[in-house]
Amino acid sequence: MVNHQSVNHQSVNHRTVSHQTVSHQTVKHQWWKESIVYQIWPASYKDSNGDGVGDIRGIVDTLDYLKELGIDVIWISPMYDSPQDDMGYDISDYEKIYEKYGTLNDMEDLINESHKRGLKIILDLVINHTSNQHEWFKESRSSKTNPKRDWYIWKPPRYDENGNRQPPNNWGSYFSGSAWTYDQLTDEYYLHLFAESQPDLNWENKLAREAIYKSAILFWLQKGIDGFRIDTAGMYSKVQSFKDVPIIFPDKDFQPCKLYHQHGPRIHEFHKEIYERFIEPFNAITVGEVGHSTREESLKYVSEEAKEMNMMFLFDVVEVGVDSRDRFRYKGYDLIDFKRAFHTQSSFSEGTDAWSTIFIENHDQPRSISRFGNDSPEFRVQSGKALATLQVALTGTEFIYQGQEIGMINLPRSWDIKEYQDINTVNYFRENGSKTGDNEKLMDVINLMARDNARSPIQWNSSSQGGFTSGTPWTRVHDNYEQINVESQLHDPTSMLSFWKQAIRLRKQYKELFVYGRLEILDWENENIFTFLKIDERGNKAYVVINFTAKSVNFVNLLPDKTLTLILSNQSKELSETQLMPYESRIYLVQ
Ligand code: TEU
Repeated sequence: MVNHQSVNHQSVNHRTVSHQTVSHQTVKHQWWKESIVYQIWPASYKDSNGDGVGDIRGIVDTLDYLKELGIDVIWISPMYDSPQDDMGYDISDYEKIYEKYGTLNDMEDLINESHKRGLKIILDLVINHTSNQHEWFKESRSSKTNPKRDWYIWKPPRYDENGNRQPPNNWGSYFSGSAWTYDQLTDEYYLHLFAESQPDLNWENKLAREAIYKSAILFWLQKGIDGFRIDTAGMYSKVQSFKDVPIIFPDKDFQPCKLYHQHGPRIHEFHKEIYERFIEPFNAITVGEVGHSTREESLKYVSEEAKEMNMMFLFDVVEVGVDSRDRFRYKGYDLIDFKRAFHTQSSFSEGTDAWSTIFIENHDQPRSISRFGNDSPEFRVQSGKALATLQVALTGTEFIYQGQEIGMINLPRSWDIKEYQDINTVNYFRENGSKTGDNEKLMDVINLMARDNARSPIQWNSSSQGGFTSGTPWTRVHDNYEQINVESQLHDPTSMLSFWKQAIRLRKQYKELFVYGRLEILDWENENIFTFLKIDERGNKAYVVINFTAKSVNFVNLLPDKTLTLILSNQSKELSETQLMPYESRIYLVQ
């Protein structure tokens, strides 16, 4: 029997599905596993003083909005002092706030105001590198004998057969070109896995480590924050031989070099040190950005027994169809690849003492509706709700990126490259733009994959600049702010925002199934529909069906012998027993 008259989950029979009192849990229950984390990227969130840049006051002003959405934890992307070459991931002082974002007082207020509302705050911990404007680096570069010389990674040049000076090895930066920059002052190169202005710290140096701990970690834990998102958490320990890496891209002078900096020889020693000395004593939580790696490698960081970090981001979903070494080498994907990626991510911690996350957007990713759904006016909301359905049903701590809750989409394809400001995009275009001779194709992929897509200002209302600022925004506001904005969705029960609220409530209500349950995909071969079960430890089940196409498809109930009770639907009409509408999503409880 299929009961799909009611989408109001309040009306379901709670007796058979509520089981908070299970005594033989194998997966340990923790508040942070059940939390919904909301990521704020300060520059584009909300400007309170009209200077065109988002700020901390702007965040404080919206705490009630976030609470109402069902958020438990806020992750603030870097708000520290910085020249902003990589939008704050280039820090010049960990103990100061970037002046356009506000002051230390503002941060203290944000922490207090959040705590008052029962919201936790986690900060971005960016300690693989600093800005080249950090005092430590200024000293380090000043002479070969400076006491801080060894706090960064300096190497002498190599000379080729013609006697020309070359970088010490062929490692490539994530932001194009060599990972080494020559400094004339001391005739040596320094390493930067990211931009030239982001020199890598030398974690082999104990004094450097102690300084990082004191300034970047302890300072903020003592201010009362609740934990960290750990940036590039797998990269601190470099293989010390600094050899050339094998050639992966023959068309490039410099090569991806993960082999010698990802999960390096001392990485676990460093994380254990941080956990033992700071995270555990402060009872803080951590989520690591460890990057693409095997399950075995990943588990070493997040197994509870390892005592390194609580959870991590796995990249299977956000890198589906992409060459993980170069986001702009886009191959495309089909629904089966997509299912496989979700399966890997959602089943990651099964049978272990580890934990993981669920996310489909962040500041480094394009908007999910444009990438995995359909951002045409006809299907934008439907496909956004379908993606939300998927997100709330999966195992792991759930992360939502600012603007995702209102269904923001990628930048318009018609915009010129000049509207793109991210250093990753700008450098890539500079290096590859003229070479290919076909900038239209390059712009297609930039428009699909660039990080700029996630960085356009939040659209709060339909007034000028989408209500983001009363001044001139630092980056162009999306043209669609009149159609997509918070205010117009707040009181509309059919809006994307209302759907997210409902879906989040449901996830919490049935946390045994959604947060902790096991994923079983029922239709691996189906290229149109994604159907799966979530099964909790007592055998209770939820049945999730999502049409991932822009057409109506046949719906075949794969559980004909069971009683199904609908608890979530993205349709406003009565549901069909035989058809799924374009991007239709449903969740049933199975009895
Ligand atoms: O990203 C690290 C990372 O490896 C990538 O996600 C990176 O952005 C991508 O490969 C570039 O194409 C983190 C931050 O999330 C990112 O915003 C920073 O730029 C980067 O570290 C450097 O701090």
